[in-house]
Amino acid sequence: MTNMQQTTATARGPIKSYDAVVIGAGVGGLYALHHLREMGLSVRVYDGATGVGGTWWWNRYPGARVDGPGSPFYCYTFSEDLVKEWDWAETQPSQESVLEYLEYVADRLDLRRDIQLETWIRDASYDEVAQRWTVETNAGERISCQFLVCAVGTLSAPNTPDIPGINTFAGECYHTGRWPQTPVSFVGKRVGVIGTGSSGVQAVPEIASEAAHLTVFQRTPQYSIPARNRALEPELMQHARENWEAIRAQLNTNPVGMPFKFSERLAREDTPERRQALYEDLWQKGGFHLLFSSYADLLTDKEANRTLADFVRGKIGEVVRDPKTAAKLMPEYYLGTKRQLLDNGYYETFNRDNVTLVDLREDPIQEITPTGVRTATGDHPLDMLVLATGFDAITGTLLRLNPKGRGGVSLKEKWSTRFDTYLGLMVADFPNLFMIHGPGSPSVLYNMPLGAERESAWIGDCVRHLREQGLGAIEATVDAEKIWDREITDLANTTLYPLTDSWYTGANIPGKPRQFCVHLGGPLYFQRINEVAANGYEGFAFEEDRRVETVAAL
Ligand code: NA7
Repeated sequence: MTNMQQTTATARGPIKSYDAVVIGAGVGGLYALHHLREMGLSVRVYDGATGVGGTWWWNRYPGARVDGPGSPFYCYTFSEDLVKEWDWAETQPSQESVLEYLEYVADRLDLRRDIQLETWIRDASYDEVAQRWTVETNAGERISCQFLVCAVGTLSAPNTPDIPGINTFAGECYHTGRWPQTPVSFVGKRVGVIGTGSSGVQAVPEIASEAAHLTVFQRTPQYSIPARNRALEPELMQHARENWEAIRAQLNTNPVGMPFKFSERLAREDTPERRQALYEDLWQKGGFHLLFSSYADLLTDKEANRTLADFVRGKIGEVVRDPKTAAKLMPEYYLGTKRQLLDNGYYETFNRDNVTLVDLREDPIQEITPTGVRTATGDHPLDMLVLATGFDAITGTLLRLNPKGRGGVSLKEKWSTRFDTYLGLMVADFPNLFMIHGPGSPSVLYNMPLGAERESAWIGDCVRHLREQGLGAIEATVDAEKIWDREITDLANTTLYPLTDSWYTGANIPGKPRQFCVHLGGPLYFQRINEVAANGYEGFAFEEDRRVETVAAL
C-alpha cells in the first residue's frame, strides 16, 4: 500500500491523489483517518468547519449534552492509552467536553496534519475506467482517490422549517445545529424556541434561567426523562480504567454498545404496584435506566409501553404545577419510539414565571414577522428566535453531497424512493464508496464512537482484501441490497418504532421517503457484516485492478 500523496498535472490543473479521502472530521471521520493511515494508506480528510468534532463542533447551543448513555463510555474504545489519559467530569458529558475530547484525540493521534478544515466537498464523481473517485472542493481544488469514505454525520444537515416569513425576522435567529462560535447572551431578551426535541429540551432550561421571557413553541410533546447529570465519581473512572478490557468486551456484546443491564423481564410479569415501584426507582436513578433496565418488551408490546408512558405522563402532572400546561406537555406516542430525551430540569422550567408554552396544535404558527411569531391567537413579540427544529437525519447530508456513481447516476436518483444500501456500508452503483453510520447501519441507536471503530475496521479489512487480491473496485449488488432492506425492515417490524412519526422514519422532512433505516441488531449487525467478509464478501461484486493511468485525462 502507498502512504504517499501524489500530485499529477491534468488538463484542468494539478490534481492531488490519495488512497482514500474521508469526508467529515467528526467522530466517524477522525477514527477512519487513524485506522486507514495505520494500515499505510495515504488519507486526506476534508471538513467544512473551522475545527474538528463534526456534530460536536456545530451543536454548541446552551445545554447541549450527549443524549445517550454517557461517560466514561461515549468514547473510542480501541486505545487503552486514550482511556487512561482522559478524565470525564460528568456522567452526561457536555458538548464542550466531548469537543475537547475529540480535539485531544486529534492531537494525541497526530491526525491534524491530514485534515483540511474550512473545506466543503461540493462534488464527488466516480470514474469507472480509472476505478477512482474525483472530489471537488468549494475552492475548486480537485482530488483523486481510490476510496471515498463518507463520514458526513447523521445529524448534520439542519432542517430549517418552511414557515412563512421566516427570513423576515429582524432579531437574532439561530438554529441549534449551526450555533454561533461567539457567545450568545439571552440576558434581558424575549426569546422564542421553536421545537421540543432533544435540542429544544436541553436548551430550554438554560435559556429560561437567563432570558427576560422565554416562549416555547411546541408542536408535538415528547417524553423526557431526568438525566440527573452529576459529577463523575473518580472511583467510577478508576474502575473503568482498571477493567477496560472487560468493559470493552461488554460494550461489544451490548445491544446499544453501552454497559447497560438490559432487563429480560416482561412488564406483565409484575403487578401494577411492583411496576410502579420499579419505574419510580429508575426515574430517580435517571438516564436511560428507565427504558433499558425496567422491562424487555417496552419497545415491542403496546400494552407494556403504555404502562411506562402512563408513568411518565403522571410525572409530568406531578412536576408541572399548572394542570393546563401539564396536559399540553403530555405526549401520546409509544414512549421510546422517538429519540428518547434526557433533560436537566425541562418540565420544572414551565413552573417559572418567565416561561410560556404555546401549543401549536391548538394555536398554530401563521407566520414569522420582523418582530416575532404570529400564531392563530395573536403576536408573540421576540428579540431572539431559536430554531431547535432538527435535521434531515441519517441520509440528509449524504444527499446534499449527492455523489455521482457508475454511469453518472446520482445518489439523489438512486435514493429517490428508498434508501437502499448493503450492510449500511455501501451502495450499488457507487463502487469504492463507504459510509460510516450510514442508513442500514445501527448508526444513531448505537454508541457512535464504538460504531465508527467497528465500521472503520470492516472498511479497512475490505481495502486490505482488495489490495491482497489485486482487485480495483468493490460494489454492492442490487440483490444484496434487497436482502438487507428486508433484514432491516423485519427487525424494525418486531418493534413499535415504525408506528411513530419521527426523524428515524424520515417523517420530519416533507416529501422524504418513509423508511425506518436503522439496523436494530446491535451486536448482531456487526456479526452479520463480519460474516459477509468471512464468506468472501458475499453480496458484493469485484473488478480486477485495471491500474489504468488515467489521472492525466481527468
Ligand atoms: P428533533 O428531535 O427532530 O426535534 C425537532 C423539533 O422541532 C420537534 O419538536 C419538531 O416538532 C419541531 N419542529 C420541526 N419543524 C417545525 C415546524 N415547522 N413548526 C414547529 N415545530 C417544528 O431535532 P433535535 O435537534 O431536537 O434532535 C435531533 C437529535 O440531534 C437529537 O436526538 C440529538 O441526538 C441530537 P414535531 O415533533 O415534528 O411536531
